[in-house]
Amino acid sequence: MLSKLLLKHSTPKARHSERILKKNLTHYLVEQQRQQGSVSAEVRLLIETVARACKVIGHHVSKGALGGVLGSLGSENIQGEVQKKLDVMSNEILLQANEWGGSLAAMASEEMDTVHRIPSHYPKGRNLLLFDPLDGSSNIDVNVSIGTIFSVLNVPESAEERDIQERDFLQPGVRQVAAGYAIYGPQTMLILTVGNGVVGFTLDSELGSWVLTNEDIRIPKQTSEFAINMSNYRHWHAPVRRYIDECLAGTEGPLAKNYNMRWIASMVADVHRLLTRGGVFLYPTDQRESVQEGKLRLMYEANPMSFLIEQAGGAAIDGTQRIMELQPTKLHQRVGVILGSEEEVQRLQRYHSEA
Ligand code: P6P
Repeated sequence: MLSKLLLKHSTPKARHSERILKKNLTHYLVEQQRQQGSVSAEVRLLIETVARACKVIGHHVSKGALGGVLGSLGSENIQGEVQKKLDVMSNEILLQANEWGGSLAAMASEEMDTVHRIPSHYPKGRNLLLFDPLDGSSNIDVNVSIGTIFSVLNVPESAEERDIQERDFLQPGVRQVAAGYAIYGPQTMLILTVGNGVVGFTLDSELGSWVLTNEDIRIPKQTSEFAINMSNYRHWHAPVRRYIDECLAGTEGPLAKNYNMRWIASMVADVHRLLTRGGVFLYPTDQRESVQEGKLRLMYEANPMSFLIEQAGGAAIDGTQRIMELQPTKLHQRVGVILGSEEEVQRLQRYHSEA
């Protein structure tokens, strides 16, 4: 049967019109390297290695109780958050997958207090990898979509001849050369940007291949859907309260339309919805001591997600400033996050500047 099929598709035209082999991650990255020059061979290998690690993480996530991976370890990470077994396992998978390849000089993770330098017995590359190995882990035990977020930076020239220090990671988000996330949900998907728009791959678990399924993800400029944890209403600063009140006022209010609300409490899942159908996501700073700087982390949550959102035609601010222009001062620093459909984010930015 296959031979007949292949015979039928023997002419270049037939082959082109009815591809048997769908484009996959490697094909996309080779095109980006060859045609656009937007990724180096090192970064291409790095992204493929991260994507392979995400397949392994997704495999363990999907086993849940059957794999004995649910529940907590009883330890805390630097954020003071209880570590789930899968948090630590996912971190370990990403470290082991990326140590040997020769693309990296060091890694940083939400689950590690400080940077992880590539061991001296492996070749050292010219890139830095940052990741939240399993974001939304409070959702693991309740079987809600979670994900891995990653960001790629170049090693600063000043650090090429010495050991990597934490300060070498403290680069603004505009310096990212690639960013993406894997989402472990009804489908396992990889959403990626290398600075030439946003593409999406769906894992074909039979082939183990990331198949290109979304060639040009664009986020609508307008929306009627917001995502925020409403239980924090009494803590919000005035501009956020003003915006949400206007959304809730619906057609009788100044925005003259009804809004819908979603809050999955898994940033990867909430951002994936925005990239799929538009919306605005808010985790703003508020008046609580613990959230004065925000809850989400700049380097491996806000920056990679902002890169994706901007590449898809959206906007991402901390309330007043573009997130990707913020100069980091600490590896695990937190930041207020408002991102999504451009017109909504611009309205919120205006409300903050008017306050
Ligand atoms: P809250 C998950 O723990 C996370 O870091 C993000 O993925 C998510 O958007 C946020 O925290 C949820 O926070 O306060 O609503 O539980």
